[in-house]
Formats: sequence, C-alpha cells, structure tokens
Amino acid sequence: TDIVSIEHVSIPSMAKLFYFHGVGMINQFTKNWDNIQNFKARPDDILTATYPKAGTTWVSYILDLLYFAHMGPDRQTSIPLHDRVPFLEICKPPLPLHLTSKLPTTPRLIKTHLPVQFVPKSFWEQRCRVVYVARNAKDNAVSYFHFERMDSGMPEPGKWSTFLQNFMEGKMVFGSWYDHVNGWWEKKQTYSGFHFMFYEDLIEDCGREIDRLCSFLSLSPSPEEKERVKASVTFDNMKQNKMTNYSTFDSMNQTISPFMRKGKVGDWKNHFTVAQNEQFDEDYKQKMKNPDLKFRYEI
Ligand code: PPS
Repeated sequence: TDIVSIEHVSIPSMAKLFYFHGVGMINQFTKNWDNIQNFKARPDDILTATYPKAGTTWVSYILDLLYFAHMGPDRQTSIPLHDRVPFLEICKPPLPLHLTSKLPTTPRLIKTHLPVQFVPKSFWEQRCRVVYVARNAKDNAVSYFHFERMDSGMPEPGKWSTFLQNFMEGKMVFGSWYDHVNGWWEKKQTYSGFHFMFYEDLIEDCGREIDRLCSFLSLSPSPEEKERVKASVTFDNMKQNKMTNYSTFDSMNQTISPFMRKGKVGDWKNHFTVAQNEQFDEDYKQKMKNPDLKFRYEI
C-alpha cells in the first residue's frame, strides 16, 4: 500500500486538543457547554451516539428514511443529512443546538459523539431512546486518521504511527475509544431504551440490522419501503448522494480523503504493521476486559 507517501498530507488546522473533565476535546465541542448540558430533550427524541467514525452517518440516514421518507422527495434532495439529524455538541454557525431545538419533525433525530457521562441529563430523565453504533477499534482508528487529515476543524493527526499511539493512549477528540465503548456498553445494562449496533453487522447484513432497528423502534415498514431504505443506504449510493456525502460541508477537503472513504471492514490491514498490530492487541487486552463485548475485525 501507498500509505507511507500520503500519510503526511493533512489539511492545516488550528484545532488544539485539551483535556476537559478528563476527556480529550477541542473548543468547537465545549464552548457552548452550558447550553448543551441544559438541552431539553423530549420523550420521543432519538439519540444516535457513536465514537467518531463508527457509522454515525449511515445509521442517521437509515433512521431518517425510516421515519421521514414519506415526507416526499424534497426533504431528501434539498436538506443535507447533517441538518436533518443535527450534531448536538458541535458549535459553529448555524448552531445545531439551535437547529436541534427547532427541528420540525417528530421524533427529532439527534446525533452525538459525547462519552456517556457527558450526555445532557434530560435525555435520561425523558427516557429517550438511544441507538449506539460501535466499530472495531482498528478500522475505527484508521477511519479517524483519514478524517483528521481532511477536516480542518479537527487537530492534525501527524504520521500514522503517531496517531495510532495517541489513539491507544486516548489522546483523541471525544477521548479514548476504549472508555467510550465500555462506558456506553455499561449504560446499556441499566437503561432499557437502548439499542447497541455494530458497524461490522451492518456491513454483513444491512437488511437484518434494519429489521432489528425497526423492532427496537416499533416500526413496521412495508417490504417495499424497507427495500427502498436498504437500496438508498448502500455505500455507493451514499457516496454519490450530495445530501449524505458531506460535500456541502466547507471544513472538509475531500480531495485529501473523501468522507465516504472505503466503507469496509478490515482496511486496518493496509495500515497496521505487524509490530503495531501486536502492540495494539496486547494493549487492547488490558483495556477491554469485558468478555461480553466482542468485535469482529474481518467479515
Ligand atoms: S462521523 O464524522 O463521526 O460522523 O463519521 P461516521 O459517519 O461515524 O463514520 C464514517 C465512516 O463510515 C463509513 N460509511 C459507510 N460504510 C459503509 N456503508 C455506508 N453506507 C457508509 N456510510 C458511511 C465511511 O465510509 C467512513 O468509514 P471509512 O472506513 O473511513 O470509509
């Protein structure tokens, strides 16, 4: 692979990582903190939570289509997905918090990357339903690396080897992958309105995962509706679709790396050296001791 020659190409960025209540963050996700914490959820809000690059856009689009495809083609062709499913904690104009509270739909679909302890308490008080999407750490790290290369709102990732070390040490925006996934997995044990999904399952059988999601949400789309959702959310269609491929988002330079980059399980094999992989596995065992939480690294 040609990773060595491209790994230094990153879009310049002013974003600096700092620790916020013990979690790596950047200013655009903390500067509106009090308003975010005071966000008033409604009982029918649906929160999609993920560590960055775990499949947020994919699941957001599935949810949006399941609930709102019937509203007609205009919504699908004129409103970018990130305005239909706003990002709770992002803070750049137009303020999604503003957008979120003004969302005209019921339910409101809301996206967050916050670790579980940072979620505004109103979501729990209102017993909102939560969909968490998790992706295996190796592919998640690779995808995050390329995202930091192309998005000027994020810190510059440095070389792949540096980035991977930082990932293992949790020196990342939204903190440690290990803490994020473990924290949300624990929440699932005590909170009933919770659906835990895996990126790898979606890749393996998207139709089955749509069925499971529908059963969690008590939705019963017709077979035709389900087929239409399934066809719209393929990687190729989402990559072509200007409303889902983030081409309307100005902080991203998609010539450095497209937002819809590869959409595969196992691309980590093109990035990890044998030594990096061994070190990663060793470290992983120390951090991920819960035998119930298992990930797949290939399909
Ligand atoms: S973000 O910025 O955190 O919201 O990114 P997120 O959407 O969570 O993750 C982006 C990765 O998901 C892949 N993706 C998909 N894969 C398969 N099928 C579909 N439909 C799909 N939609 C998005 C996207 O390509 C990113 O992964 P990588 O590995 O970088 O390609």
